[in-house]
Amino acid sequence: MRRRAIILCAAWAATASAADIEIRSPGFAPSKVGPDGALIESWGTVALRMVAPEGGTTQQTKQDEPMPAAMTASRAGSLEFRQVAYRAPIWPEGADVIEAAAQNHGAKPAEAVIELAVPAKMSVGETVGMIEGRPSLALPFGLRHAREEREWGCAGGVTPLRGWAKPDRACDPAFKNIAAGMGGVPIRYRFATAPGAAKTVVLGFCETHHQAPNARIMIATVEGAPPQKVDPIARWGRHVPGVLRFAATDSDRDGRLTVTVAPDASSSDHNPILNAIWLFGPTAAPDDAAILSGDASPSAERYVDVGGDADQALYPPGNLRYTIPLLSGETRQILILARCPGAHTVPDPANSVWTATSLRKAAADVWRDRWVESAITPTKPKPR
Ligand SMILES: [Ca+2]
Ligand SMILES: [Ca+2]
Repeated sequence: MRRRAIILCAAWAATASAADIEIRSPGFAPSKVGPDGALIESWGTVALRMVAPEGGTTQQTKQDEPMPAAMTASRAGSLEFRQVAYRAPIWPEGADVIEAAAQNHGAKPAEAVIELAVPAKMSVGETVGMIEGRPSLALPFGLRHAREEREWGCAGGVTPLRGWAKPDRACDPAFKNIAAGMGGVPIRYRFATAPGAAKTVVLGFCETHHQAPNARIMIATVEGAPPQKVDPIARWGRHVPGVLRFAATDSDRDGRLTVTVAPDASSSDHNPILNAIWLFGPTAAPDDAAILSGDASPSAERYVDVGGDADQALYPPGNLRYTIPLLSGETRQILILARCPGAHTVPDPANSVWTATSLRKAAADVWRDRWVESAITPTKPKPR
C-alpha cells in the first residue's frame, strides 16, 4: 500500500513543476502547490486527497486576489472535495494553510474518506507531525483519524535532545537523553497492559539547564495515581538524577497506561522535560537507589530511555485517514497548517486560536495593505 503511494507521489513530482502554483506573503519566499493541491515544502510534501468514493476528477485554478492561492476541487459521485491553499502571515514566520471542505451534493447520506499523505520520515503525533524534531504539520483538529498504536511509545509533538542532561554522578545512562515539550507541549507516553492492570511506574528526571528552583515546575500524571508536582532543582538539585514513583492502575480499563508530564501553571519555563520511564509489577519495584544506579533496569517490565535511540513513537509512520459521514447537502471542513520556508515551527492546533476564518482574513489583509502601500508610493513595484 505504502509502495503504491510512493510511486504515485513520484509521478506527481515528475509532472508537477509546469503547473505548480506559488503561494506566499509579500516579501517572503514562496511555497508551491502541486496539481493535486499538495503543499510542496522544503522538508517534504503533504496532501489531502479524497480516496473514497474512487474515480474522481480534479480541477485546479490559480487565484491572485485577495491573496495568491491555489483552488483545487475533486468530484467523485455525489461528493465534492474543495481545497484552498495559501500563506497566512501569522506570528512569527507565517504558515502555509490548506482549508478544505467535503460536501455531499446527493439526496442520500454518503461517506467521504480523506487521506492526509505525509512524508515517510514524518513522525505523526496526536495533533502535530514532526520532521527531524521540528513541528512541521498541524493536523486537522476535532477530527478523529484511524490510527494503529504500538505496544508502547510517545504520543508525539516533543523534541528528543540527545545528551542534554549532565548527571554529576554515576547513574543509569537513560538520564542523559531527554524529551522536551517545547512551547508547553505535554510529554505523553502510553503502555499496553492487561485491562485494569496495576503497575509501579517510575519517572526519572535530571535538570541541567536551570540553576535555581521555581524555574521549571512540572505536573507528572500517571493513570490511576495522584498527580505529583515536581521541581527537579528544589527536590534533587542541578545535575542530580532523581525518581518519582507512582502506584498506577489502568483505571479506564482500555488496556493502556497513560503517563503525562506537563508544565505546571506556576512554571516560568513552560517546556516540560522527561529523562526516563520504568514499569515494574505492582509489588516488584526495586528501591530508588537500585533504579537510579541502573541496576534495576534489566528487571523492569518496560525501560524507556526517553529521547534515546531505542525510544519510539506510539504511532507507526504513514498516511492518516479520516472517514467523514455526510448527510444530504452537508459540508464538513478540514484545516491543516504546514511549516513554510524560513519558519521554525507550526502552531500546535491544541493550543492555537487560529481558525479558517481568521487565517484567511490575515492572509487577505497583508495583501490589501500591500496594495494600499503601493498606491500611495507609486515608485514601488506593484505586487503581482
Ligand atoms: Ca487506560
Ligand atoms: Ca533518557
